[in-house]
Amino acid sequence: MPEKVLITGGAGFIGSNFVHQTVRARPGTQVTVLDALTYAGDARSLSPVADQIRFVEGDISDAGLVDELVGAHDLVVHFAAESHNDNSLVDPWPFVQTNLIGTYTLLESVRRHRKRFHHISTDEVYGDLELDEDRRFDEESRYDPSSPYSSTKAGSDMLVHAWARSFGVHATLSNCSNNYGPYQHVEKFIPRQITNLLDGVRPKLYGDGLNVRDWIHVHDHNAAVWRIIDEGQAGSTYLIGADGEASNLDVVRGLLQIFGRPTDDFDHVRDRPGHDRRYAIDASRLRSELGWAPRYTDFLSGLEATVEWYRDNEEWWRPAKAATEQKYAASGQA
Ligand code: NAD
Ligand code: TDX
Repeated sequence: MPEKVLITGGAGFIGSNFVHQTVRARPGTQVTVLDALTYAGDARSLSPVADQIRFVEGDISDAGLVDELVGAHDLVVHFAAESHNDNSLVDPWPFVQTNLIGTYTLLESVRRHRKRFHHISTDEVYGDLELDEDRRFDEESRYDPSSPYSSTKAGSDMLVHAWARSFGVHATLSNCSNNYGPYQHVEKFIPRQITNLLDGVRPKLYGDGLNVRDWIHVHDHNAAVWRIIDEGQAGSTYLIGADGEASNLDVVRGLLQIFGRPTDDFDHVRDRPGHDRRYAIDASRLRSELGWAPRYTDFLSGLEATVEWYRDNEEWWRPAKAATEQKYAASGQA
């Protein structure tokens, strides 16, 4: 079990949950978070464990800083990224900078210091599926990304594979489906609709609302990541998913039901350009080879718990809400 772990992007949604889980479940592990605290990062997401970790504010593209930190750790778990598709359609540059140059910078450093690397990625690298297609993504699926976000994630995956093959970097990769749970930024679909409903605003569905996402609770994702780090095959990719396919319309209806509102009490807004139709993950390899299984299998109760978290933590999300809605209003999506 690695003792000193450097977690990039640990002040973001999935990364902060990963830090909490690591501190709780793996006592003795020394955790350092490297995070640039962009608009998406929030040091307060780490306050429950602040005295048990080291926090370094800095950029993964800062080669000097990265080299110093990587040299002092056994394992790098790389969550840091620009992560929101809608932002990538307005300004792709930070996506190229962080997702490609940042990942390259980390890889060069783990190569030099011969450290273990785990790369966090997304199912979006495989493009999308038709609603009626009898197929899901698996480790053999062809890369075919649609957006600036997913193309830069695809590029970062390629860099990791090349560094593993050409330079013998000991790396593993995971490509996960859509996460939900606590500490997710209010720009993302589920927190946006929950906080709208808490504010008495109708949920906003892009286009016809029939696009399908494969939802997984963030704690299940992170448990799978540790399983892959501990037992995964070097140079290998594992897909992570929990058989959670649902249309956006169904998710909105579920939330309206939780809030006791009529299930048609939402607005259709302008669709996302190039909007991927459906994602679906076949996680058989992870289940059979590494014995992982999700624990949050009832999506509606996971949603209910997430609603409760946002209800109880308004001081966490409130500061970002107005500016986020202004961005959506400027794109005709409010
Ligand atoms: P997020 O946007 O909530 O968090 C990203 C974090 O990275 C933030 O704390 C931000 O400050 C930090 N960061 C950004 N640029 C940085 C830089 N240059 N240097 C250092 N830190 C930087 O993202 P998330 O939803 O938690 O996603 C985390 C990872 O998981 C990403 O790699 C994403 O592609 C991947 N992923 C996300 C999902 C999902 O549903 N959210 C699904 C599959 C994979
Ligand atoms: O207000 C909205 N209304 C709406 O209908 C928003 C914000 C989104 N949507 C739709 C778009 C998608 O079909 O909901 C779905 C989910 O949207 P996002 O939360 O933006 O997620 P998505 O684009 O699917 O990407 C997410 O999952 C894969 C993460 O943001 C990525 O980081 C991850 O790689």
